[in-house]
Amino acid sequence: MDYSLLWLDWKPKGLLPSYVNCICGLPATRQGKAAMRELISGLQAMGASPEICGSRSSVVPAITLKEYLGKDEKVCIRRCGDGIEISGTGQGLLYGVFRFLRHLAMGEEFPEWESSPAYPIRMLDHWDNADGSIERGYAGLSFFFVNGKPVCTERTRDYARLMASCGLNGCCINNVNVHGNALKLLTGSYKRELRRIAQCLAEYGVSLWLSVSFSAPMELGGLPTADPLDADVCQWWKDTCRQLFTSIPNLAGFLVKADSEGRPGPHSYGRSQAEGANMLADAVRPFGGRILWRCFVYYCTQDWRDTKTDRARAQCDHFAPLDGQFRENVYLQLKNGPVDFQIREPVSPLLGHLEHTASLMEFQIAQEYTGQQRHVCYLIPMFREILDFRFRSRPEKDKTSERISAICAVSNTGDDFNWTGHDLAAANFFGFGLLSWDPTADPEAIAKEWSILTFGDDPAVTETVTGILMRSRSVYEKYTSPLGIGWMCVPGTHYGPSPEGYEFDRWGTYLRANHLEIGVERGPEGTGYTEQYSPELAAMYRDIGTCPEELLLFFHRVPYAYRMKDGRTLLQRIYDDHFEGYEEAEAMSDAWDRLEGKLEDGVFRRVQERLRIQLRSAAEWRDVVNTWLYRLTMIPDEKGRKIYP
Ligand code: GCW
Repeated sequence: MDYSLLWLDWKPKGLLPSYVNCICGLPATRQGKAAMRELISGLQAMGASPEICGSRSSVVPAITLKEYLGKDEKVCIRRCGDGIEISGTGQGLLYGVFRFLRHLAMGEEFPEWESSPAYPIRMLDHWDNADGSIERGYAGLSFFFVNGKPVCTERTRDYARLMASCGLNGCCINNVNVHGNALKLLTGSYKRELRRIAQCLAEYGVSLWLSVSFSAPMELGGLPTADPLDADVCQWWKDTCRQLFTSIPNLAGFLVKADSEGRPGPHSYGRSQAEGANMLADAVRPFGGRILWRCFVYYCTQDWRDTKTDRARAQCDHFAPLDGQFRENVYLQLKNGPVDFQIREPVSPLLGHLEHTASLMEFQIAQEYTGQQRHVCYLIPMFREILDFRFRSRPEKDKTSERISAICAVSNTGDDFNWTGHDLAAANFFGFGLLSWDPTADPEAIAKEWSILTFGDDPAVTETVTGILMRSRSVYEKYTSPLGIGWMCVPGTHYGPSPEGYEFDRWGTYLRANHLEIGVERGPEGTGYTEQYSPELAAMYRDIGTCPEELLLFFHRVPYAYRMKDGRTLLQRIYDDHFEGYEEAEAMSDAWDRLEGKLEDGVFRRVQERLRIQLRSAAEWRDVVNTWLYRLTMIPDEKGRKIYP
């Protein structure tokens, strides 16, 4: 096998309870059978010799599996005599078994557990292209597409196992930018391959989703238009969907990036986003299909001299007025922040406006702007913060986690041996799964569990790994873009520093720094973005005194001499953060070095190498950002540290 099994590589355990040697119950469904198989092989790997004991459960302590039919994914694990009973509805049994195995591997006393997931759709979105490359992929090539074709291999199955083991149940296998052969996924060309992938995923309760191009009726059907109100266009989609959904069981629906960054969409025909989405929703509805419609719609050919247009406003400007106009099987898929997966952004205000529309929160575990899986950046605490964010507009459904109806993340996997490039990046995959099941899960407990399952239970390893993960976001934030401003990265690649790289470009991502001040004013005197929030939040953000400091430069244009709450000037705070960020990155790297001999050598070296790359990059970030600000302001560091002018 040319890849690792990550956290599913169960390790032998010294002491196991006696009930692990007898398994009762005969699940009937495909997922139930997979659960049974996982239980047996997991227990064997941990050192047990389980036997299938039929009805002998009353005589010897046993694990009893009970499967109920249904779709709601409920799980219950409870003591039952001297043994335990794991029951689940539908694929719930599978989640119960994985949860049980994880606990056993953690060596913890098993708590009774009754749970069902917070969201019915918990998925990973792949930006895999048909040619095998991955847009914003940092872990090798695609394992879903090879040489222009979808493929189903042993790895597909192990991927489905990994997903199910952390509670995920959906996967969109192709890039939202649909190019080349990926267009043909919609028509007959790859039906056989897609069916195999779908079946393989289904065994582990994972539904298949496909990204489609809004202009497919033209690109594939030879029609002169893709106007969503054109009768031929509607018919084309209906016919295409009938063929596709009937030949691929387990196809859940389509993900659509329309009118976004040059992709075709309803705006080209003078139609609204709702008209576009609803047309597709009608075509997939007879098959129980759903449309995930992305809200990443903004003006991407801005002139930097235009100071009126504010990209952050775009989601709300486009979609808030359409609330209530979408079909029931449409989910609006919005990125967690108003701009684009920066290390710190406020929560997208659009969520505060969707009262009658289902929404799906899109996170990104592919670390496009957060170190590209060369830097360690454990994102689960940030996701948790976002899910906990309160809109303060009404008592019920106040938190992000309560407002959304589904959840997804852009995947960070590829065909690298360790799946995620950086071994520590797999914690984001695992953690995202757990958080999507239970948005109140504790990120630190997740980190610890992931570390033990992945690296074994040596306390020194667990403590160091958990410590590194938990600090990593703040460290990354310190040496990169300060206080929510974002966009200091190299254009195109989005790796490494280039503070003015995007300054005169068309993407609407400006810092507007001069020698006196920095930032875009987003209060009512500026772009008015703050007013897209509820009155209480708008009041908090618009006032520089009450605006959370970590978002200061997202919301305001601020003079360098502005005094932060602790008395430092804004500029000094930025200098300090950059020096500290580097030092903390160094401390993380040193902490890892002390684990030599305690980990498998390959893992130790791979992570060590990445931490050193991170350190070099952190130095570059520190020096480039500090020097740039020093040259603009000519104000030296109060502590007299070396800035490279
Ligand atoms: O962040 C930007 C990325 C694009 C991506 C786009 C999107 C898939 O740089 O690579 O395209 O977002 O989310 O659609």
